[in-house]
Amino acid sequence: MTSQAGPAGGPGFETRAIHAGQPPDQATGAVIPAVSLATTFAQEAPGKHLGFDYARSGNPTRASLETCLAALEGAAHGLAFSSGMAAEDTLLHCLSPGDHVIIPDDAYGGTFRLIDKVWGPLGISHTPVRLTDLDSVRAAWRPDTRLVWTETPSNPMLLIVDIEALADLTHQMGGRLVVDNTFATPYLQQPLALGADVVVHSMTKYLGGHSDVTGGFLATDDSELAEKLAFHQNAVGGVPGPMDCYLVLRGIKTLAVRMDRHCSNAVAVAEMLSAHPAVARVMYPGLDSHPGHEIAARQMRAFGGMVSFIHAGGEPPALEVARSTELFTLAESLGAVESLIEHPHRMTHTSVVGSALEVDPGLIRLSVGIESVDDLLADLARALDSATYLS
Ligand code: P1T
Repeated sequence: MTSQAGPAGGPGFETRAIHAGQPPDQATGAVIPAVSLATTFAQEAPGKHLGFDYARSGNPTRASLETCLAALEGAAHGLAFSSGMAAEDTLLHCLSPGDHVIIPDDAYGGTFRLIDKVWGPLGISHTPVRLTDLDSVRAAWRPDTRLVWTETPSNPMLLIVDIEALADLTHQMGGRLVVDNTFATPYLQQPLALGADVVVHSMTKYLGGHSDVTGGFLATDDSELAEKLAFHQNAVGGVPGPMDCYLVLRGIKTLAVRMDRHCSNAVAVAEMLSAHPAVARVMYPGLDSHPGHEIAARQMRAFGGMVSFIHAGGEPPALEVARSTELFTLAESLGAVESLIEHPHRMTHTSVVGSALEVDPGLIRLSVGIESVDDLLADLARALDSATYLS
C-alpha cells in the first residue's frame, strides 16, 4: 500500500501521524511531546496568558493530539474527548429540542442508546434507516431533520455507505452528515474530503491501538460548528486527561503500519471463513460478494480489520465458538493489536434488542489483530471445527 500525499502536496499521512502538532520541545529538545499535568497556568495579567488558562479548557498535550488527528482527517478543527460517547454527546448538544436525526439501522449499541434513551426524552427524535438506500433516506426526511448519522463500515454488520452520495443528498435536503470513522480510521478513509460535515471517532479503538486508553474525537471544517463544539467541550467537560492524550498520540504514530497488517490479516480470515461449512455468511467489505465492495474500494484505501460472520447453526454454536478460541480473546471493543472475538447480541449490542437495530443472535464479530496470521487462522478453524452445528 502506498503512502498518502498530504493536502495540496503537503506531508504524507505517515509523516503527519508522527510529526503534526508535535515538533521537538523548544526548551529541552525532547522529541516527543511532554505529558503536561498542570491543571492551571500562570497568567501575566488577568486574561493574559500563553494560550492555556485551565486544563478543562485546553492543555498542551491535548492540543498536540487535536492538531495531529485533525491533520490526519484533513480537518480544519479537531476536538478530543474522554470517550467516543463523550464526543458524540457533545455533538448532540448542538441540536435543539424538536430536532430530528436520521440514524443507521446498524450502529454501535451505545450510540443508539445515547440517541434513543438520553436525547429522546430531551426532545431529539430519530428514525433508523438503511443508509445504503438513498430513497429510504429521502422518505425518512422531515422538515425538522437536522442530521444524518452514519457509520461506514458499520458496527457490527460492516455495511458500506456511499459517503459522497449521502453527503450530496443530505446537503440538498438541508441537513448535515456525521460519519463515525472509528472502524476505518483516517488512514483508510477521510470522510470530510468526501463531503461529510463532521467526523466522529472512538479513539479507544485503532487510534489508541493497544487497549490501554479510552478517548473520543470530533473533526470538522465548519468553523462556526467548531466554535459551538469547543464551547460545549469546555462547558460540559468530557475531556481526556493528558496521559490519555499522550497514549493516543503514541498509538497514532504506528497507525499506518498497524492498519496495513490488520487489513491483510482480515482478508485472510474472511477468505478462510467464507470457505468454512459452519459459516452461513461472512461480512467483510473486501470480499467481492459484499454488496458494498465497489463503494468501499472507491472510498477506502483498504477494507479494514473487522470481520463479522453468521454461524450456520445459529446462536448456540456461535456462543460456543466465541468462548472456545484461544488467541482471539472473548471481549468487547476492537481495533487493538490483539485479536478479539465477541457476540454482539449478548455483548456490545444488548441495548438495541427489540429495536430496528437488533442483531442476529448467530452473529460473531472479530477484531482481527496483528498476530501471525497462520496462528489466527488455526485458532478460528479449531473453534469452528469443534463447535456443533446443524447444517
Ligand atoms: O467506547 P467509546 O470510546 O465511548 O466509543 C463508543 C463507540 C463509538 N463508535 C463506534 C463505532 C464504536 O464502536 C464505539 C465503541 N464500540 C465498542 C466498545 C464495541 O465493542 O463495539
